[in-house]
Amino acid sequence: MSQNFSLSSVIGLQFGDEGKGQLVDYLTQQHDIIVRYNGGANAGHSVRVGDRKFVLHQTPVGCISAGKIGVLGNGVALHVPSFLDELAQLKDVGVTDYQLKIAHNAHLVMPYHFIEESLRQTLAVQVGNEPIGTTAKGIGPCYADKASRDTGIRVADLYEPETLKRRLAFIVALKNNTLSSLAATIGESYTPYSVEPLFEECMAWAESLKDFATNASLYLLDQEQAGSRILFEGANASKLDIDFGDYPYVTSSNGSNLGMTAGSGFLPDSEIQRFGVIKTYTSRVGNGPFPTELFGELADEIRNKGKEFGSTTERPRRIGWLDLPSLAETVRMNRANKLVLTGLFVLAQLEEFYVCTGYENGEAILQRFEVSGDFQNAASELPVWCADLIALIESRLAPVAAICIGPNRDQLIWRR
Ligand code: 2SA
Ligand code: MG
Repeated sequence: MSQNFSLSSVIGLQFGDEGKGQLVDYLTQQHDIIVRYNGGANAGHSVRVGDRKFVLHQTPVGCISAGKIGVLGNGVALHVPSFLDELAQLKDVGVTDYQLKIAHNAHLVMPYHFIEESLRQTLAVQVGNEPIGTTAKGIGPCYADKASRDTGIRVADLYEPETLKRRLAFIVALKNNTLSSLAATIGESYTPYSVEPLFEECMAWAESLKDFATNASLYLLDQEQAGSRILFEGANASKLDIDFGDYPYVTSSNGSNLGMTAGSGFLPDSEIQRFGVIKTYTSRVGNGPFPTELFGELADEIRNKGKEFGSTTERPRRIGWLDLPSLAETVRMNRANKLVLTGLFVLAQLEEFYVCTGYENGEAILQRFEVSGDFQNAASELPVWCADLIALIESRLAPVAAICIGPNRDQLIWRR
């Protein structure tokens, strides 16, 4: 890859699981700091450590590479117990040579958020309203409490024990009232929360996070001034963005480039290379519109060849064809100027595939591609179907900077 930028971003341009982790793992080599600015344990970014595959949910992928700095920005919804488990798993395989900064104003996913999410989902089903189909990681209730202000708990609150205890007294009273009533409505049992155990757990978290907690916004501004190269790792994806995705079938944060500043407290004032990851078929996990969705044996074949099962929940992901009209919107919204194509090694195992090039009367217009040849000599010559697909994408969307011909970071072929 030619240019060396000091600022870069990586976002998904579809419904998530585009293969962002592999690209971030590669780009980490040209950057010093990797910033997660949205989402939480709902994300699942797959990377390989040696011959071992890792799925990182809350740890910035960059921490895998030695000597890098991972930052969790204020826009992240942090679940401390699973985060600490993730760090312990990395330590077990010798991944310890990284630094971590966690924004003092990042919000915490609390134990009652999981109960709240489960009760709401059950109520939705009972009254016949299609549930969102979340990852059940407490993400929505955590951001809802953030917006409510009097119920949000932030990293900084862990270090104000007296104030925290008073706030927990209010939150526990409120949650026990609302959640016990919701549980009764749907005929489920509910075990009330008590302040003391929650407070003790928060104090344990305070101890675990004390070396990481900082003003991440000022840290990034200082690092930019010192010439550090910063990479922003978008979680989830553009079509799941709470403001610009298919609401309400979205996540609760801005997983597009538009969330980068609000979620990290860092406003770039110089050119930033904006990578957009496109999987050359489409997957979606959870409910919501999916116009090019496939069903039956073909969907099963692609799902199995692509191992399309949620890396957080192991749910089978919904499968469909590439949707160019949808991508035209997300590429433009994100000003993605470097596209990276993934999933090609799955298409190479099919006899044919299709791409949606438009809609007419609500029906997808599909262009057929016949597959012959794979990526044996990819560095010198791409199969015709792949070259034709790239040409179609570049004619409709933006330049293709690289294509992935396998799951490892060294299986990226850079075109510009
Ligand atoms: P949530 O849990 O409130 O964020 O779910 C809201 C919607 O966002 C979707 N969502 C995702 N879609 C794809 N991948 C995600 N990450 C995991 C992965 C998911 C998994 O990387 O594989 O393992 O199932 C992710 N996170 C959230 C979710 O399906 C809802 O449609
Ligand atoms: Mg994922």
